[in-house]
Amino acid sequence: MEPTRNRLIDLLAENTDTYISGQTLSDQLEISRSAVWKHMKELEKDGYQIEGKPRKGYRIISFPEKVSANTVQWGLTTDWLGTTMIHRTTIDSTQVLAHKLAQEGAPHGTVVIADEQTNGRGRMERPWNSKLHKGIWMSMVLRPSLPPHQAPQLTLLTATVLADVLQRKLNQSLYIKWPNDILIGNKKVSGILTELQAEQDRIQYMVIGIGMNVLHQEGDIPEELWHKASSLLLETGTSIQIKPLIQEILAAFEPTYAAYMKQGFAPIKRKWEQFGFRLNESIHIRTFQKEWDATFLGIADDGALLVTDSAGKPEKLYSAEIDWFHEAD
Ligand code: BT5
Repeated sequence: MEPTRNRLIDLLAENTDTYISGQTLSDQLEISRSAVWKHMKELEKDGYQIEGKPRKGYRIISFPEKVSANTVQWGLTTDWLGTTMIHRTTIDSTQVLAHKLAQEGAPHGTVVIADEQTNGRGRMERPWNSKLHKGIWMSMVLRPSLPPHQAPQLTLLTATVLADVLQRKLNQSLYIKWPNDILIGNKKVSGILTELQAEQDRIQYMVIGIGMNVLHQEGDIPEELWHKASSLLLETGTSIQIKPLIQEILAAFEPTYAAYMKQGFAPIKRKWEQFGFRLNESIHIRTFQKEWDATFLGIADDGALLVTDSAGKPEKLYSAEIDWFHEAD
């Protein structure tokens, strides 16, 4: 967002019980009074309620819960994640726009958020249900200097960030189902989609998509997903505001990513294991070639799934589907 607008909101926020004159704002922001007025109009569009009184000035009455680039960026404590932010009310998929922007040179840390996706996607082109104003539908463009084979570690990293943030907020047990699902109880409340553009030995950019069901009531979840999907509201009885939740996720992601780039995957692995669902239990594995019952041993040092093979020996898998209840997907 424009730094000027951010500073304007700061000034208004510091003075909620008094009026602040157009001239003072113009002096402090080093812009003309008509430019101040134009910014006020933009803020009103974002849902800020601002009272303007002749000869007195401006006073902010309420801050919006609405999600927009402005409202998310104001109060966001990151250094680079979300400095470039695009918000759309409706979009086909935030992944698609994030890829397009990345190809056009969008900087590391660009974030795309939508209130609704009409063609949200999961892995392997599966559809991802993204109902208007009910959840977080967001993609982040990252440009890590990493070899492509390490990219899946960032899915696990993202999962630990989401699990951490949700655990802090909800005070409820939650799990990560390898590689990309966040579960409360037995139901999926969030999924992660990591896509990358790479050369032989170098990631050009990655797009990490986060979908999180936040405010869905029962009727908001399609019937065919009832047995396996839920929302934070349905599982906890609490209506969590979407805007601050986005801010918390971004604020938690940035230092975790920085630590990973410095220290590697080991701390993430430890954190992941705290949340790992059904560790040491029986699971059913499907890969492209075969399926079998196995014991879930955890994750390997590189983030691969560790299970027993059909002879009972440890085996590393980089791509697989896991069923816990033998349910059909
Ligand atoms: C995922 O795929 O879990 C990754 C989801 C990523 C969505 C985000 S939203 C922002 C960004 N823009 C996009 O277009 N995508 C990303 P996967 O593990 O393949 O799970 C997909 C399966 O989950 C589907 O086949 C359904 O069975 C189920 N599903 C669909 N919508 C769901 C929802 N809202 N909540 C829970 N499960 C859902």
